[in-house]
This record gives sequence, C-alpha cells and structure tokens, in this order.
Amino acid sequence: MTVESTAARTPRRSAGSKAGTTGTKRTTRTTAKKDAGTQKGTEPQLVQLLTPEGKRVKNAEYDKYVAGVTPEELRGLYRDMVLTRRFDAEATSLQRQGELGLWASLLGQEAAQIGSGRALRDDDYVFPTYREHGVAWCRGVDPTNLLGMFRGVNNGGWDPNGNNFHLYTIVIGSQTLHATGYAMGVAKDGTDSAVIAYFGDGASSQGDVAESFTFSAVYNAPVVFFCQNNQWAISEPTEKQSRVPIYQRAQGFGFPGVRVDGNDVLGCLAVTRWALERARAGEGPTLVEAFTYRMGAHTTSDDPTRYRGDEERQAWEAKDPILRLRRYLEDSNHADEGFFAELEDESEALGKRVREAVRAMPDPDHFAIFENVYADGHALVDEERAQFAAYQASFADEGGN
Ligand SMILES: Cc1ncc(C[n+]2csc(CCOP(=O)(O)OP(=O)(O)O)c2C)c(N)n1
Ligand SMILES: [Mg+2]
Repeated sequence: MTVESTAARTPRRSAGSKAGTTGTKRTTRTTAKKDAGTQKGTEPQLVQLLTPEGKRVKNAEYDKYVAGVTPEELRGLYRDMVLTRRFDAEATSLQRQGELGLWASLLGQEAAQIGSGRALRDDDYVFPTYREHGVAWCRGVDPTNLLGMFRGVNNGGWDPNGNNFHLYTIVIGSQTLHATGYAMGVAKDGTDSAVIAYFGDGASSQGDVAESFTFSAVYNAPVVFFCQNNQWAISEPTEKQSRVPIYQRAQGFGFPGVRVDGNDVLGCLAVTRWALERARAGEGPTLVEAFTYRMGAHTTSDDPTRYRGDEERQAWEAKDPILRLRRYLEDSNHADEGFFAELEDESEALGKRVREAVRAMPDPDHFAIFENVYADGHALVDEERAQFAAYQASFADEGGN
C-alpha cells in the first residue's frame, strides 16, 4: 500500500467542525500571560459529563458515546481508578523505603487514564510516557511489571506486543513520533485499528510533538494525541508552554482538538471514543487535551512546595476524580456498601502483592549502565566507571572499613 492510497481512507475531512474544537484566534500580545488564549469570546471549552459534585450533565455532542454504559461498567471504572490509585500509593511508599530508585506518581490523573484507556480496543496500540500506570492497568499489564525499571533492574519489564502497550518513554515527546509512524503503518495495513499517544503539557512544546502533528495530519494517520495537561512540567506551569489552550494548537495543523475535564472519567471515555472513531473511519488524527492536575510531586525526587502553593492543590482536591464518581454511584443507587467494602479488601490485597513482588526483585547492578553506552567500549566511559567505583568504595559498607 502506498502513502497515496493511505489518503484514500479519507472519506471526509472534518477539522474544527464540532463544539469544543478549535476556533480561530489571534493574539497581539508580545508577552506570555496566564490568560493567553482565554480572552473574551475565545474561552476554552470544556467537555464535562460528570461535575465535581457527581451530577450527570447532558452533552449533545458526546452523550451518545457513553449512552450504553451500564451500572456494572460504571462500577468497573470506579474499581479501576481505586486500584490504580492504591497501586500508585504503594509504589510511592516503596520508593521511600528504598525499594525503588524513583517513582512518577499519577495521583489525580486516574480519570484521564482510565477513561481513555477503557475507550481502547485490544487491537489498538498505546504509546505511553512514564506516568501511564492507569492505562497500563487497562491494557492488562501486570502492575508489578511496571516497577522493575523504577528499581533499576530492567529497561522496561513487559513485552510491548503482548498487550499493545509500548514501553515507558522518558525522552519527552518522542513517543508521539513513534505513535505517528506506527499509525501510518496501521493505515497501510488497511485495518481499522487506532493508535493513541500519551504526553504531557510540557511535552507539547517539544519539536517531536509538532512534527508528529504535521506528519499525522498530512498522512491522515489514525492516531489520537492524548495530552494530559496536569498544569505542570516539573516546576514549569502550563502558561509557559503555550500562548493558547493546548487543544487549540490542533487547528493550525488541520485536525480537531478538544478539551475535556480530565477528572471526569465519563467525559474522558466519551471524548476518546469519539476520537478513536474518527481514526477508525479514516478521518485522521485528533488532539484531546485532558485538563487535570498532578496532585503529587513530579517524581519522588521533586519537592513541589518549592514552586507552587497549597491553595492550588486544595482547589483541585475538590475536583477529585474518584470522589465524584463515588457520589454519582451512590446517588443513583448503582453501588452499595458491600461493593465499596469488597473493593477496599481488593485494594489491600493488591498493595500486599505489589510489596512482595518488589521485595523479591534483585538489587540493581550499579555498573550495568556503563555496559550499555557503546557496543565496543569507550575511554571516557571507562574513566567514568573507574570514578564511580572509587566513589562506591568510599562508603564504609562498600569499602570494607
Ligand atoms: C527530551 C527531554 N527533555 C527534558 C527531559 C527532562 N524532563 C523529564 S520530565 C519533564 C517534564 C515533562 O512535563 P510534562 O510533559 O508536562 O509531563 P508530566 O511529567 O507533567 O506528566 C522534563 C523536562 C526529558 N526527560 N526529555
Ligand atoms: Mg505536565
């Protein structure tokens, strides 16, 4: 199949034609301001199906994508979020206990990840960053497999083709290029599978992401760009990344962008289903901006109190993704006390399983990294290895003093 015939999958182009998608906007400001792109008349739109209070709100565009969701499936979404949060908390504790070298917490982003993750089909392919523990859960990757890399005992820990879930990618934004190339291949195969690339608000500034947008648009690749705007890229706030709301960037590349409440699991499910449907129908890429918040530190090596205030966190606590679905489940009598109690037991059991699995892993080989730089060795690497060996030997328990 040629690249030209890929374009033949395109029955129509619908960029920017629906509510919540990109609109025209021009700014004459010369300095970036927090309200850039939000001037009167261009307020960013937010798709929300479930309010922070747990009330279901109607949405003419997106209701149909979740119309068939049963009470059992709603409880399933709740269970996914609770277990993912529990797994994440356990991993953070294990890092504090010295069992992991590092952990990147997803706390606060459960709805964005579970909603989008549950929208996928098994034959779709996922390209994650390093924080997509909830998506991994939806793909059926055993959570304990996520931990080896963070302990420093492997470079990944799972077979990407086993669950169509690529290895975690630390080089910011690069996985959007991998996803685009993969999606171009999927189109050439002539299947109706779709591809989803996860990335952050900070990554949206990377050249790789801009190139992915260009290629996927021009080749009409069946890819969904799922940006979790958690408001921070380590210590850089979102307003340092873009003069316009991130979803509006899609317009310049010729495909639709939409902002969804990233703490609303139903909203994320609906919008991702819509975007995947576009991909399957040959309508090309979509940018979804899930507006959410990183409740914890960037990683366990970070101290967010150095660059952001407590009020901000408190404001987002009131929008907690798990609490709002619980309220909805309770108010609509879709879940009883027995369900919540059983889930609590299941969470405890998961925590225990994760602790035991990590403690059973070998200790990292501190010198393995030097073996993986060049195939044939290098004088500079040899020098650095020797320096590191001397440093290690300077500790009492390592040096035999
Ligand atoms: C190419 C590259 N540049 C810089 C870094 C260092 N770095 C690691 S995470 C990060 C911030 C990413 O922020 P964002 O994309 O918003 O994702 P988040 O961590 O908030 O999920 C940076 C700059 C990197 N890993 N790769
Ligand atoms: Mg971020």
